[in-house]
Formats: sequence, C-alpha cells, structure tokens
Amino acid sequence: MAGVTAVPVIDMKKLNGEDREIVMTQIDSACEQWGFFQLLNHGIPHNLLDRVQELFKEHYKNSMDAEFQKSAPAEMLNNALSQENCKKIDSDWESGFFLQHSSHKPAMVAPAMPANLKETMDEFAEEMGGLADRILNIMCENLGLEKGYLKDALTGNDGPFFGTKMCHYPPCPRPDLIDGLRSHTDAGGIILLLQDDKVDGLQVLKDGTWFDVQPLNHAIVIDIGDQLEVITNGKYKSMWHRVLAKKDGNRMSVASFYNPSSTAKVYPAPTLVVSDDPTAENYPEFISGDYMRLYGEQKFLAKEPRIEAMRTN
Ligand SMILES: O=C(O)CCC(=O)C(=O)O
Ligand SMILES: [Fe+2]
Repeated sequence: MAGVTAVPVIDMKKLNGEDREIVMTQIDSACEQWGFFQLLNHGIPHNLLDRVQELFKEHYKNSMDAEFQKSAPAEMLNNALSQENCKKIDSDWESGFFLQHSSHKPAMVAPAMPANLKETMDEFAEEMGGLADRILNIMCENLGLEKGYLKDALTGNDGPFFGTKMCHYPPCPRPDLIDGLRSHTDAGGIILLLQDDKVDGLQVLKDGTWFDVQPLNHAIVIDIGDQLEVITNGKYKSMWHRVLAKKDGNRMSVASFYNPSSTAKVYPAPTLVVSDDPTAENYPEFISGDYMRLYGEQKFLAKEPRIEAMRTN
C-alpha cells in the first residue's frame, strides 16, 4: 500500500469474493505500516452500533455530564486559567468508565447503567469479541501462523483480557491547554473502536505527521497494541495516537481492548524470529502482567524503553 496518505479504510465484504487476496494484503500492509485501519462491512449489525451510540450519548447527558464539570481535569483547567502563563496540562479531557467482559474477576465494579444500555453493551461485547477473533485469524493467515495462534498467545490461564472503555470527550473551552487523551501507544493485543460518527479528534502519528482517523459511519477502527508488536517480533507495530480536545462537539468513543491475560507469557512467535541472523534483535519474553504494571506508570512515554526493560525479567 505504498503511497497511501490516509488511514486505510478496508471493506471486509470483499474478503468473501474474488478480491480476497487484495483485501488480505491491504490488511497486512495496514498492520505493518499504520498499526491502524478502519473496517467497513465487518459483520456487526449497524443498528446495534446506532443503539450503542444513541443510548450512551443519552446516558452521558443524563448522568455523567454534570459530574464532569466538577472533575479533576475541569478543575485543573480552571486553575490554569487563573494563572498568568499557563502551561499545557498533564491530564486528559475525557470522562468515562470501563466495563470488563471476559471471565476474569472484574477489575472494577461496572457503573450503574440503564437496563437498555447494559443489555445493548452485553450484545455489543459478544459481537466485538467475535470480530476480534476474526481479525486475529486474518492476521495469523497473513503472518503464516496457524489459525488460533494469536488468540492462544493472549490466553494465559484464563482467556484473553477483554473489556470496553466507554467515554466522552466533552467540549473544551481551551483545547490548546489540554488534550482529550495524551499521545500514547496501546499496551495490549488489538483494540476495536466505535468512534463518534460526526465529531473527530482521534489522530495517529505516522512518519512524523499526525493523520486524522476520520469519522466514518458504522466503521470499526482497529489498532495494534505493544504486546502484539512483541508477538509478531515487530512485523506489526503499535503507533502513537492521541485525541484532540475540541471547542465544539461532544465526542463519543467506545473502545474494546482484546489483550493478553495478565498471566500470559508474551514472546515473539518462533517462526517470526530471524534465526539465521545472529545479530538480529528479537523482542523479549515476559509475563503480560509485569508489562501492564510498567505501562500503568509509563503510558504516555515511548514504548521502546519499557519493552527493553522486560528483557531482564
Ligand atoms: O477515544 C479514542 O478515540 C481513542 C481512545 C484510546 O486511544 C485509548 O483509550 O487508548
Ligand atoms: Fe489508545
């Protein structure tokens, strides 16, 4: 996909027809060169995506917006504005919560949600989990790994970690002073994102330029996390991304994280290790939970030193 100058948009419908090879190659190139792509015709019913967006926007307006106005980032911005030379704020202009879907003991208690939103999110998680498995198997095929390899690599003792971050990026009076979400790479396996169909803000950094991930109705955005980069021995890369705060528009985002279990041993797939070149640097092996602890302290820093730090463990 040389010469592509925007985040790739890939139509999965063509995977079942005579263009299959072309689409498989598009996905492979997107994983290698962008770490980000948008999927159309991914098989998740559009009316489910519409319901998630509609019900979550309503829930935000009814139950979360007033709280945000009293939150830490809102207070930080107010304080900064009362100073003469205010500097950029080290926080994120976002308001959200996390739902855990996998069989693990939930990391946190799910917040109270209206019954119709909760039911819709259960349905959404089921569909997103299925899509995650399909994407991982497409990656397996492209990487020459046996079917199921990548899911197994995330499984550990208790199955992949799977959860969804539901958030809004409310209108911000001073987007020059705070980001919606500061630049970072994602930590885990793959991330599946339903973003607002109108309000933009998500950007990915490629070759020194920030590219918008344009809102596209009913698309699902996929991106690659650091630990999938390790498993592919660097063939696929996690990429820096950020969300800009905006003066107008309240951006909704529902991001499902399909990650290694904290007990999973993460290491480069043996067939992707260049064995006939003794000088080739391979990625290290580590326990996912150890990486996640370090990531928790260093989310907004470069991934390379924290992956390197795992080598001694
Ligand atoms: O909200 C978005 O569009 C991106 C969220 C994100 O990058 C994250 O939560 O890691
Ligand atoms: Fe992210």
